[in-house]
Amino acid sequence: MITFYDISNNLRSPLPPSPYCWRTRLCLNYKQVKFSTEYVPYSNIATFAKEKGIPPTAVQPDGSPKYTLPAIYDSDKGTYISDSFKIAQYLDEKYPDTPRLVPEKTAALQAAWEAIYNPIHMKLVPLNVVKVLETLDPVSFEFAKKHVEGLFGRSWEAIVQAAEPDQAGWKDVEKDVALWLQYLDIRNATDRKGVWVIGSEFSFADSVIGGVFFSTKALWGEQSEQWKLVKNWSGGRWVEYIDSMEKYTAVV
Ligand SMILES: N[C@@H](CCC(=O)N[C@@H](CS)C(=O)NCC(=O)O)C(=O)O
Repeated sequence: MITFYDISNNLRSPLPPSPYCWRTRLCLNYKQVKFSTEYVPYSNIATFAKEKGIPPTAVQPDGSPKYTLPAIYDSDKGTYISDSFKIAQYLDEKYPDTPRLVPEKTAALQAAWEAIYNPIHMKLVPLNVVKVLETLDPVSFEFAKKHVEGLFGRSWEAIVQAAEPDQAGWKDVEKDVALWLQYLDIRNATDRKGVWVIGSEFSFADSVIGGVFFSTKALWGEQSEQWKLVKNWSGGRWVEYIDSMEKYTAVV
């Protein structure tokens, strides 16, 4: 049995806020793997990971290990895996009879596709963080507010204002995300089968894109102006793609 560790949002959990954790949810659902989800508060990720023996995924600027979610626990093997890409590879190995997330010979390309996400994350988080903080209890909210004000060098009021749907930040993310569309067009020019990155089969690369869209949808809500805007980015060219991924979005 697999346990999936996602990040909790104190007041309205589960309201999965993390694009990285969304990748793992999409991958698990796509493979139809039986799993349960446990939610860990953002402030407790490092302590939780150290306690369980979940490996760090990066190094902090001061050289110390950085612990992140998503992570999974495989109770059959007593193993913890962290990092969305490594989790996808592990799931392929563990469930060889299910469709692959990283099909043979595509690992380097999938990793390169993922790298496109890094600058997007830096721009998306300052927008979506508004909704993340709204779900915190008053004490955590005050603490987190100070933290993000310091991190982004702006007042909370300015951060909230910048996340209004008519603000430039959304256009900026739209432009970066459209790079993936350019590559999808190149794929489409030679292979018109299917909507996914590698054609007719969903793969890890699609979960990377899905993380952007479904974390934003979860946070702002289906009826929000922000979600309507994001879903219709690039003149509506993402709509079919997003709708095709809905079937892998169940929060269990
Ligand atoms: N490369 C990792 C990145 C995961 C990541 O950065 N997760 C964030 C949540 S969105 C995290 O856990 N951050 C913890 C922290 O910043 O202390 C993956 O793909 O899983």
